[in-house]
Amino acid sequence: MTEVINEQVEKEKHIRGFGAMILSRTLDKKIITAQRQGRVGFYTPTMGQEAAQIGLSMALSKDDLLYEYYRDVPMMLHRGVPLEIILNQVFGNRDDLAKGRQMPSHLVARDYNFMSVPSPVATNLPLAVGTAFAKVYRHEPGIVVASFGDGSSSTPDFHSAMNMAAVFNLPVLFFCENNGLAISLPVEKQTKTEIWKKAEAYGMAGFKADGNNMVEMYKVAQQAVDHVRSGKGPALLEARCFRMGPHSTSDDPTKYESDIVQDGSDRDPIVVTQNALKAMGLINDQLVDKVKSESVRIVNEKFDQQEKIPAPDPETMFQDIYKNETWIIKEEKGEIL
Ligand SMILES: Cc1ncc(C[n+]2csc(CCOP(=O)(O)OP(=O)(O)O)c2C)c(N)n1
Repeated sequence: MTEVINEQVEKEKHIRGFGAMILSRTLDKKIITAQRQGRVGFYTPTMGQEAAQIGLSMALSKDDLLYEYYRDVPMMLHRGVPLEIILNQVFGNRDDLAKGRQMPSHLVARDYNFMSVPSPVATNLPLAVGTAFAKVYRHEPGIVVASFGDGSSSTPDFHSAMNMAAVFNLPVLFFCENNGLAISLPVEKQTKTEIWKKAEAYGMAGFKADGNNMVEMYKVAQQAVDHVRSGKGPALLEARCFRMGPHSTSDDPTKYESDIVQDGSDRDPIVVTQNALKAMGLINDQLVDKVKSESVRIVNEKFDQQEKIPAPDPETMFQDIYKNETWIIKEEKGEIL
């Protein structure tokens, strides 16, 4: 009986994961188009990294806490962060949780255990280690996940975080989304080794996964998450994936990349995952079409709705700085308001 229920739960988990991939891709395309129309200032597309993120997200629990990076919208959607929260941040409007103070793509969703995305790459990694330390100290449940790109593995913060997490045997999962590029720098020029292999040098477990196939990604992610959750110490999980678009809406990837994976092509993770789920008998064309059209409808509706929300009141920029208003703040307020 339990086996039958577990099997059903797993099937539904896969279908839900695939649905989140499609929703995320739909949102991505909408935001990129809107940026080209001058309706959004800036964005870091996530196309190509959906399977890697959602495959991992499927293996996580509610109590787990994430120090995500700027490309992690698919994971956020899968963990239930409402489109409104994401869009409010993209517009930097009055309802944005960060009061419009961050660049678009620097999300936060504390109620969903997503911490704030920092701009300097890999600075989220030491924070994740500190939080894991605190979690152990306070006997709180859950592990901490810190995500980053291949380029971020060249930073001192990567080294410090990996080293400290291992020395203190902390429940941190370092999640490297290796899309092969750091802006325009190919990963071969970034590092001479495979990234997951760096784990050994720090004394932790390393895992490598096909981040282009949600089904395969989930299997390896589950092993990595189980390892960390069981108290065996931190782990480094590398997911191989593609960046299907520019680094951000500010650059032209055709200037440095000749082999860009095209939307809907055989290497597109949505196509790869769709084929895998079809072979497992979990989805059919009818369901895929329905999820796609429903995603377009929801994304368009929410986009138009959140776009209408006005910018934050200028007064808000003086909030959350000092407990008591200083003379400088008073003076600046007088000039601006
Ligand atoms: C400390 C620091 N150095 C440089 C930058 C400029 N920068 C922004 S994103 C980026 C590339 C990061 O590449 P990677 O970690 O592989 O992530 P990806 O963008 O490919 O997902 C760089 C160099 C930065 N934000 N922070």
